[in-house]
Amino acid sequence: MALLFKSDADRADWWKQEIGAHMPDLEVRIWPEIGHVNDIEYAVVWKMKPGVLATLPNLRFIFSLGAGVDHLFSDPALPKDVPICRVVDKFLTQRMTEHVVLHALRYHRRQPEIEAQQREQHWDEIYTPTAQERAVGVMGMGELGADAATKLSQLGFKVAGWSRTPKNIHGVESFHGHAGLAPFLARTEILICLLPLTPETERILNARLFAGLPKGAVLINVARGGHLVEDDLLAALASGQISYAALDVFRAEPLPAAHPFWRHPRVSVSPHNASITDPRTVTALLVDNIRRAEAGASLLNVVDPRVGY
Ligand code: NDP
Ligand code: OXD
Repeated sequence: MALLFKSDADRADWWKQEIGAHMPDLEVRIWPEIGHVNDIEYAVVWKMKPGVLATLPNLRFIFSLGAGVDHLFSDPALPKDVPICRVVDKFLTQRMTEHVVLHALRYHRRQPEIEAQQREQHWDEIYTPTAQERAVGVMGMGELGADAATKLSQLGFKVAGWSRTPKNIHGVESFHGHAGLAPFLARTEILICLLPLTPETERILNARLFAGLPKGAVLINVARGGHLVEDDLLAALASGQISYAALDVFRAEPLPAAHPFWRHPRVSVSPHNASITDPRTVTALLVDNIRRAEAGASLLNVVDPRVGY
């Protein structure tokens, strides 16, 4: 029995150590040292080379090293009969909420303008409205979106969420489906994207969507670069339809050196670190699923391949 591990971050030894501390008898093979494919029962991966998972005949499950699973569904040869589990971890959720609240407060409190004043040694009181006067909208009301929306509501913001199915979350107005999108956008001054990337949501952050927001709205995209039509955002920033954007995820990562987002005065770039999967907490979730698989019990946090998340 062996586990194949592949991550694009430089943390393989850390993961191997954490997994070894829970399951010392489990052989952990770090990609590309794959060994005999018949031995591999568990694949724990982030952005595995397309086609490789299909060569593993004895896989019991594939474990995504992140909450998102688009990196798996983009593999045309992904085995259809192997369950896919993803990360659902309260610490990952907490970190995402920290990031979202940080940026929502930054724009709500007009911090970029205050910092620009400091650079010019200019003193002017800058008025900020109360949170109760500010409408925040969260696209995607799953594990991450629901927590961020709840915490923003607890801070006093007028919060709404948009999802496929209706939600009943205290302090958060629910909009859903195609028909719910336009009224959701019309009331949203700070828009946060926490959708999974699927064929339905790809390029959803486009000129048409921006036009549905109040003029001067703020965009916080922490989901995937594939959600955003980058040229549409640049045009919306130029026209003032969008006043600021905080982007953590990009079509090309790392963001190429010549990309206009790097130097745009109203774009904040972070290196896809809104919430990083932490081996110290996530290994326990992985090991729990391995023990479940061995006992023939049902796995936790299995994604639905029909909807792609
Ligand atoms: P979940 O699967 O728990 O939630 C997804 C939400 O999106 C659900 O509320 C779902 O609706 C909604 N949704 C899906 N498709 C549609 C659609 N077509 N129209 C409207 N709503 C839709 O995902 P998580 O909250 O765990 O994660 C969300 C994403 O965050 C990940 O897929 C990943 O891309 C990104 N992420 C980014 C990180 C970073 O560091 N930047 C870190 C971790 C995750 P319903 O509830 O009705 O099914
Ligand atoms: C994830 C990510 O999906 O880090 O967990 O993007």
